[in-house]
Formats: sequence, structure tokens, C-alpha cells
Amino acid sequence: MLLASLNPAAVARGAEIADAVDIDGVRLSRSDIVGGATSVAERVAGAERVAVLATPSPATVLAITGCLIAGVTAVPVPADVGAAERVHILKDSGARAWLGEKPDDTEGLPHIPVRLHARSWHRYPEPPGDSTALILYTSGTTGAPKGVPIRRDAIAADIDALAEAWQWTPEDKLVHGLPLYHVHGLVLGLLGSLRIGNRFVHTGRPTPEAYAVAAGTLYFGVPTVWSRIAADNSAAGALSGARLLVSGSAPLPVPVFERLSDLTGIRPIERYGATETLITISTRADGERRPGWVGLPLTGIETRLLDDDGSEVPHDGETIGRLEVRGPTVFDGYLNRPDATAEVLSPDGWYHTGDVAVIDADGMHRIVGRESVDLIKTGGFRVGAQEVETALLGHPGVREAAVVGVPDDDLGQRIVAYVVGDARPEELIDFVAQQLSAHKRPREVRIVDALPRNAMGKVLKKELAQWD
Ligand code: MLC
Ligand code: AMP
Repeated sequence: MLLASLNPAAVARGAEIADAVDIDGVRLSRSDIVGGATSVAERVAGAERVAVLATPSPATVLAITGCLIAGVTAVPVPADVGAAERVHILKDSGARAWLGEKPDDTEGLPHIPVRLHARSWHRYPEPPGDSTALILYTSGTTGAPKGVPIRRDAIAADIDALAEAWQWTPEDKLVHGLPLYHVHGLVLGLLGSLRIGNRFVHTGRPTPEAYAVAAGTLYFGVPTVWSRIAADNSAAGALSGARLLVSGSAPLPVPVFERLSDLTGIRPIERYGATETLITISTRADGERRPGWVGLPLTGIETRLLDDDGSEVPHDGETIGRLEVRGPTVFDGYLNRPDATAEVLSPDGWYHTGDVAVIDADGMHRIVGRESVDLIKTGGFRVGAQEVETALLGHPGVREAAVVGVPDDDLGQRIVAYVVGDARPEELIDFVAQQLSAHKRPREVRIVDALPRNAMGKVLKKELAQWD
């Protein structure tokens, strides 16, 4: 059973905990979740796909859990989604209804609210392992975000492999405040907890103060979260009783690793993954935690490093290659996008990550960077430069636009847009936030007379990223 801790027979026999999930100030016991989510399942059973506006709330927990019980694919939509992105996700995914929180605009689809106090004890058979649990939307270097169908058996394999690497057990209390529409917060944080059976606290936002008072044993964060905690002595000190502090979704800077270790007495665990593959590489609770390195492949995962000719490069800790991964957690292809799938997935199952890395003689992996400047990681969110450029070009005051990620102490990379036109920067930032998700908005817009281009007319992004 995917959500093993919610086995109705075991819960009825007394495998109950009063605070299985604590979210938005509401505590849900295991039987609240089984009864409430099964009631949701009864209302959506038979639907193929439903969209869930994934705010961090009890409604979202019951909506997604209900879909998983009924075998209905859930399409989590970013809580801060804008108009163009919402239309794209609904159209591309073929979602037939909204379940849970109501969006500003339902785009003509029916809305099914979640009734927090409704209960059902109907028993559903476990859906097949190869069926699609979730479709998560993620950005690429070009075009609109792509749907990544995530299989139930991939989720189960990933959580089990992480449980082994991190010695994650029902005795843990997991804390995070990350979004519930990406792998990190949703698949690992929420579904991981419901599979393993540990207590789960969602802090709403991932602030140092909220992490400090949550008294967890296991904390998840993106590097921006850890860097803010490392700058807050008292919050960091409050985490010193935890068992593991886990960082992922973007590179954890070595100074943040070291400062966090000094303040908490705990060397963080770093792990690496992607929406398409779930988490594939991690340092281990019982192994070496080396700053700047993301660890060893999880059980069942193979990795390889290729040079430009497709030959494997030596594992000497120095030779850089393109990282590919293979295993039971890797997806089968993008929704409706065989062309994009063929670019990243080989017929024998290797996923081309787009990251460049080195591997040392012990099998430790270090991510060195990305192949494309057009894929930006900001605060742990993956944002395609072209997606933001297209949004900007939809504004009447913009004639040309080029978007780059520039290094940022807080966000890792900060989105900066160079625009030729006559709009005000603030107006353009708000315009993007309203069209896409707010986290995709440029933090800065610089109005320029012309963009640097090569003889072919292509914008020189590497040069732009260095303009200051
Ligand atoms: C500010 N806001 C605006 C705005 N300016 N909204 C609209 N228009 C504007 N012009 C609002 C925001 O919506 C938000 O509202 C608030 O101001 C603060 O927003 P922010 O400035 O964007 O937040 P910030 O503090 O910068 O966020 C940092 C962060 C966030 C770390 C909290 O980046 C984050 O949650 N990152 C997690 C990303 C993640 O989970 N990635 C995992 C991908 S899976 P409000 O109301 O929201 O406060 C993956 C696989 C793997 O990568 O390996 O894990
Ligand atoms: P996403 O699809 O949002 O999951 O983004 C996946 C990408 O995040 C990967 O291809 C990497 O570029 C990046 N990433 C995730 N974890 C790490 C990490 N620990 N170190 C460096 N990059 C990471």
C-alpha cells in the first residue's frame, strides 16, 4: 500500500496517532485522514484527473490523499499560480474539476470543496503500481511548463530508498514549510510521512522562527531556508536536538553547510533529485557528509557521467561529465510531449539530467553546474528563462526581453530581466507574477537600449549574466 500508515484495518485496530499531520494550525489524526480522505475519494472516484490548488492546508492534504485512495490522478497547481500558467496546466493536464481550495478563477471547471469533517470508511482496492499518482508541472529551457506523470511505484521506491539512507522511521517527527506542489514538499514531505508513519508538521512558510519552535527530529529545506537559518543563531541553536537536517533542490553552499554545522552541531545531509527522477543521490545518515557533495546513488539507482562524445568519463573526482541516472524512480516521459521526452530519456531508461557533475573513486557525486543558462534555480524553484521572456513579451510596453539567473546569496540565483521597451520595472514584475506563479517573477527588471547579440542575432546570455 502506497500510504502504508493509512491502512484502514490497522488504524481501526488502534494504530492511531492524534497528530499525524499538523498543518495551518489544524491537527489531523490518522483516522481523521483515513475517514476524511476516503470521503473525498467517494466524491472523485471515476474521475480521471482533478486539479488541486496546493495551498498548505488540511484541504490539500485530504484532497491529494483522497485521490491516491481512489486511484484518481491529482494535478497539484502552485498555490500562487497566475492566469496564463493556470490555463496552461488545466488544458494540458485535461483536469476535469478543481478539488479542495477554490482558485480565483476556476476557468469554467466545476469545484469540489473538501469537507474537513466528513467521514467514510469505504475500502478501496489499492490502485496498480504503474498508475499515475500525480502530474507535477516543471519548467524546461524552452516553452511552457511540462507535465511529469509520477507513478505510484516510483514514489514508493523513492521513499523506501530514502528511509534506508536516512534511517527514517515512524519515530521521527518531520518538519518543513515548503510548497505542496513539488517533489520536495509533497512527495517526500507529505507522502513520505504518510508512507513511513511519522508525525508531519507543515510550518506554513519555511521561516527560521517556525522551524525553531517545531521541535522536529527530521527537517527538510531548500538551501535558501538553510542559509536564513544559518544567519539566525537562536533559530539554528533550537535545531540542535534534531536527528537530521536535510537540504536539497539546489546546491547547498559550503559556507552555509559549515555555519549550520557549527551552530547546530549537526552536519546537514545533502540530497539531489529532479521532478522527472525523484530523489536519486544522497549522503547517508551513517555515512560521510562532505560539504559541496551530494552523496551516493540511492538503492536501485545507477548513475553515469558522459563526455560530449557519449563516452563515460573516469570517476576521479575531477573529470566533469554530463550526469545521467536510471532506476525505478525515473519517469516514463512528459505528458503530451514525445519530442521533449526523446531529448531527455534514452530508450534504455537513462535520464539526461542537464546537470554536470564529477564522481570520485568512492562513488561520491558533486554537482558542478547546469548545461543550460536558460534553466534557473531560484529559492529551489526551477524556472525557464523563455517562459518568463514570453510572459514579458505579452506586455505592450516590452519590445525585447532576455532573462538570466544571476548569483544571489539568499536565493542561489535571482531572476533578472533585461528589457528593451518603455514600461516601468515594477509594473513588469507584477505583470509576470500575475501571469505565471509569483515565484517566477523577476526580482529585478533593467531597461536597456539594446540586448547583446551575436552575428546570428542570438542574445548572448552568458555576457548578460555578467552585466552589473
Ligand atoms: C512579493 N510577493 C509578490 C510580489 N512580491 N507577489 C506577487 N507579486 C509581486 N510583485 C509575495 C509572494 O507571493 C509571497 O507571498 C511573498 O511576497 C514572499 O514571496 P517571495 O519573496 O517570493 O518569498 P521568498 O522569501 O523569496 O521565498 C523563499 C522561499 C521560497 C525559500 C520560501 O523560494 C520557497 O518556498 N522555495 C521552495 C521551492 C521548492 O520547494 N522547490 C522544490 C522543487 S522539487 P506569500 O503570500 O506566499 O507569502 C525539486 C526536486 C528536489 O527540486 O530535488 O527536491
Ligand atoms: P526540479 O525539477 O525542480 O526538481 O529541479 C531539478 C534540478 O534541481 C536538478 O536537475 C538540479 O539542477 C537541481 N538540484 C536538485 N538538488 C540539487 C542539489 N542537491 N545540488 C545541486 N542541484 C540540485
